[in-house]
Amino acid sequence: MNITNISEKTSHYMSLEEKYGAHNYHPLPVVLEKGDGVFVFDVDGKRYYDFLSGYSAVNQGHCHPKIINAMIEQSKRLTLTSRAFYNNQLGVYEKYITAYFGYDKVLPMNTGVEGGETAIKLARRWAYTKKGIEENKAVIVFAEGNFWGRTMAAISASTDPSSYKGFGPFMPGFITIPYNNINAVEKAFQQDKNIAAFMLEPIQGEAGVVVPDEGYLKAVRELCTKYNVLFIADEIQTGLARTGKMLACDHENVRPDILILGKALSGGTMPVSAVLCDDDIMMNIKPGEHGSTYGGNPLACAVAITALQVLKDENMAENAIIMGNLLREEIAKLNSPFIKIIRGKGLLNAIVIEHKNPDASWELCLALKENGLLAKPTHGDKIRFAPPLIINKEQILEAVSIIDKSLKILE
Ligand code: PXG
Repeated sequence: MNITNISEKTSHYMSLEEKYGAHNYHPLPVVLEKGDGVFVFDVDGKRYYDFLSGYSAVNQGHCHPKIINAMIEQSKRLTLTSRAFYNNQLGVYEKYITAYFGYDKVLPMNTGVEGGETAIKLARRWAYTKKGIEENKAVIVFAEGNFWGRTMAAISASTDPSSYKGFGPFMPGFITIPYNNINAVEKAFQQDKNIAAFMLEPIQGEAGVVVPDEGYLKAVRELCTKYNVLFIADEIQTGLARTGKMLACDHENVRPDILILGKALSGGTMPVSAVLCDDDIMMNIKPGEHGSTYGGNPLACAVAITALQVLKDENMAENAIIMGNLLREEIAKLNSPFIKIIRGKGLLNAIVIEHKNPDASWELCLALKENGLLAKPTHGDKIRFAPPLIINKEQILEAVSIIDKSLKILE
């Protein structure tokens, strides 16, 4: 398809990024300037359904008034102290979030990938001080297809060449096993006495919303307990009501030893991540051994409390279940020969496109954009459908009619 419908304004902003920015992304040709709830607006004022939600950072909807208000009010008083001093927001937030998720302690960071790094440091330190693994020998297990960010450690765990290729040498002490294969977990735990932790996405987001079989998380939990291996749940994308429960692990009533949160912890306003665990793990890190300039800053704390509060106040998990079921049902009803699979949980969904044209999912996303819905392909043939959790029935139906209309482009 020719990208004909690009305004002068749009191409102006695109060309600025092209000329002055690193080319580490390949965005859809749309330039956004405003967000409101489930919608975003481009520089020409055109409205779109946001079916990406900033990769699930904007669960609460764009510019949620309560979150924005918390941000404005706190930013007028105090934004950053560093952790060299106490501030009057951090402790309040720490009490709030630990009660919210039921852990002894939290360690505040900024981006999701820093949360992952932090969890691994905690696991390694626990392995040396508590499990009795010889120093520098700890092994962390990951699942094939994992995605947890772009740092050297994160790409060292990756099985996706577009993440790691050409960036070596890599972090030692990481192994990967097949996802959704409980035998592989037990085999790995049996083979190596030095395993400190298994770090896992309860649903693999970036891999294309890969949902494991029911019972997998529970079985992982049991094996981790049996072999004294920490279960680290990366709920950065699956967490915070996205899949229809506050955490995706809640679907199987599983409690991770270490919980990593990010993205929607600030409702898409600023980078806020958190690592939660109990004292037995957290207290092995001493002053000066980990931290970050911005981690736990008062602005982030005030924003995060409100972002968590509105998830509960507005029943976003329940809405995600209902709207997610409706979305999958309505897409299935379209009976499109080009949609091979529709899968997901709550409002974390993906379709898998089947078409002779390898660029079909990109073309479909361009057509969706033309028709007023924004979504992005991942790994070639998959498209995530993950709108903000405040979406209503009428909006789902309108979005599905946009999807229906756009699928015609593939005929
Ligand atoms: N864990 C999971 C499960 C994620 O999906 C991260 C960790 C890392 O978070 P940060 O905040 O460090 O990006 C993610 C990120 C992108 C992009 O290019 C990010 C994600 C998925 C797809 C694209 O920004 N998730």
